[in-house]
Amino acid sequence: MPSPAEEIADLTVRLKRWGAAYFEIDTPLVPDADYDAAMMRLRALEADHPELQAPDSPTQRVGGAPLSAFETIAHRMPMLSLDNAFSESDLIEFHRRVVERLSVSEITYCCEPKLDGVAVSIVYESGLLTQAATRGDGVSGEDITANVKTIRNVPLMLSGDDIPSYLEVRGEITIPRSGFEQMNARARLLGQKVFVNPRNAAAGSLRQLDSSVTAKRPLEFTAYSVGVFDGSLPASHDATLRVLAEWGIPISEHMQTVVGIEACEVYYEQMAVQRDALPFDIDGIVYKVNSLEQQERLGFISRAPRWAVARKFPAQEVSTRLLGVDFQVGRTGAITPVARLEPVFVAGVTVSNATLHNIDEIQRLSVAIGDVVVVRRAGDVIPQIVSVVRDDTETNVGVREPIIFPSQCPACGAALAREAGEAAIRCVGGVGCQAQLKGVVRHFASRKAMNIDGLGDKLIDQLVDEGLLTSVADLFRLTKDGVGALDRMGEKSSENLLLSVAAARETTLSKFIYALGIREVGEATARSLSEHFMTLDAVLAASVEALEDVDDVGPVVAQHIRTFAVDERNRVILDELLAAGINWPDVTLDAGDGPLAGTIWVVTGKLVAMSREEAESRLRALGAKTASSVSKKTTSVVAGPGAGSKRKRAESLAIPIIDESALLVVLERHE
Ligand code: 9MJ
Repeated sequence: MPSPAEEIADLTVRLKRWGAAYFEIDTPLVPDADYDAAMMRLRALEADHPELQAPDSPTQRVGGAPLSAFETIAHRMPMLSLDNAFSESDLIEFHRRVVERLSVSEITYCCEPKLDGVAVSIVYESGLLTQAATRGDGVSGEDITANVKTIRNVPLMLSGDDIPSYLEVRGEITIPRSGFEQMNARARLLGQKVFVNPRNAAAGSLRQLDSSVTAKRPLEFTAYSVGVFDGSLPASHDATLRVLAEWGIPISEHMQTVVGIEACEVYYEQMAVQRDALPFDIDGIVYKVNSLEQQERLGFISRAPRWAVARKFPAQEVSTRLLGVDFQVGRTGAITPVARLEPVFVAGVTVSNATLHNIDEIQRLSVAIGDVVVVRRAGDVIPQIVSVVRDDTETNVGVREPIIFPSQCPACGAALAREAGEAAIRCVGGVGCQAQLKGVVRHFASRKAMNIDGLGDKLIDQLVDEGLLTSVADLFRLTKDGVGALDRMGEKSSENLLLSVAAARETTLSKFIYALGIREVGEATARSLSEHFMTLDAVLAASVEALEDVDDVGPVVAQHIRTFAVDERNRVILDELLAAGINWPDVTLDAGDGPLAGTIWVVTGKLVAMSREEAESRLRALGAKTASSVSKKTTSVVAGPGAGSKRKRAESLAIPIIDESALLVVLERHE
């Protein structure tokens, strides 16, 4: 048993090291849950032994020191952090203290999701954005004005009535999960830095000295309070935020004002249910006393306001031990290493497997079997191993066993191959590999494809293992006797399966194309192909050039489609499927709606304020179609610097060409 002094010394060293890595180089060494637990323990020890509290104890700091690379800005009013409530009783205790200090019986609270990002302060002078800073240590932060100006949802100028001559808005900068996954997928492909989680990606993006790098990151701002201001604002927190929204400043759409602490708990439960479906990470709920006059009376303790508290959700990142690695073979033959973990509770679910993505990721993480690793689970995304806990010397003392990537397909023994520029290593066995065949059938039968009810993973395994399925076409040759002979398949279940298979014959061309499982042809691409070519024969006959004329189809996808179409085995299976009676109604084109309906755009060259993909998806959201190559049907071309042949072709066809700033005007006018 260490003495309190020894334990305090040990916790102090750890927390300082973890804090420096987290705040100064955006690289957490341990999950937040471990950090929070150590901080709580240190606070408790210092409370019991005040004489042992050092003036520079980690409990006395809000964050880390600003980096010297950015100018330092002193906050005119300190930016505080929030006290945490880890349980319902912590929250009830918070409420009791508020009631006692204010001597009132009922309190109105404003409830907000606690966004997991980077806290910033943004100053508007006469409505113009003049300064933005990180929280830093709460007293001073870094000048990140140039970077914040690149964030699309941050207004550079406020609009509306009664805008204060000086207004400091505080809030959180985050990256939505989908943007984060895309960023990391690209980084993995290009061998660049992969971020551990959206918050670190947001912090890393804001720390760029070159703001054109920041501009390419999918950052978003959400305001949650006002700092220093001139003039007058409403008397409550929620009304103040609504006024900010009227001036064009984004606030949370999930904010809700309630009376009493029970209603706060109800809000917590509601948000906990929604948490996985939200497009961004939240790590809890913030409750704020809504009356600003009451806030003022409550005041502050050293680090945090007495009028607010953060009720934490179960952690999205936790540490556990890597017990082993299995290698799964997907429908395209890609071999995915899957970590077997000591079961652990992550964001409300017990997790015992997590993806390690590919061989490069294993090398990047330098992970070995026996290591303590950080597992992250957020939303629908498959749990991932994001880092190895290197710090905890006592936890990583066991034997480390290297992860050995197989040299042959673990399912069929065929050779493995890696195509140039690809992260995945694939089995070359095709559908001759039972694992690939199972994946192909699973995809074919899935809800968004042929939607064959009752054909689950276990049954597919049985059908393939027993030799009843050697291709998806065999599904339509299944007989009641054949299926009925399988383990645990009664007469009724066999009949139901055959009925579902028969019903699946009626489909649509786009679902059928999607069901074929052509590499990188997802639902949206399948829909574009069906709308563009109108018939299956036309898709299969199309040249690579003709395919590239389709929205979302670039050279790589076009080549995948062509490779599929010319494969004799695929043609045999397609003939068999059509002979089995698969059919669809003629394709009709939706007129589409939105202000840009009927227009076809091509975006080319380098954009600064957003990526090309983002520009295209914003155009599509307004009803436009987007295409990757210029044709007579193209109605507008957006050309950034470096646009080459597409610009020339547009010029030769006399199609209007605009630059990025004109595009922004179009988008802002219609969005
Ligand atoms: C977050 N992180 O979403 C506050 N926060 O208020 C919200 N943080 C906060 N409020 C005062 N919604 C200090 C921090």
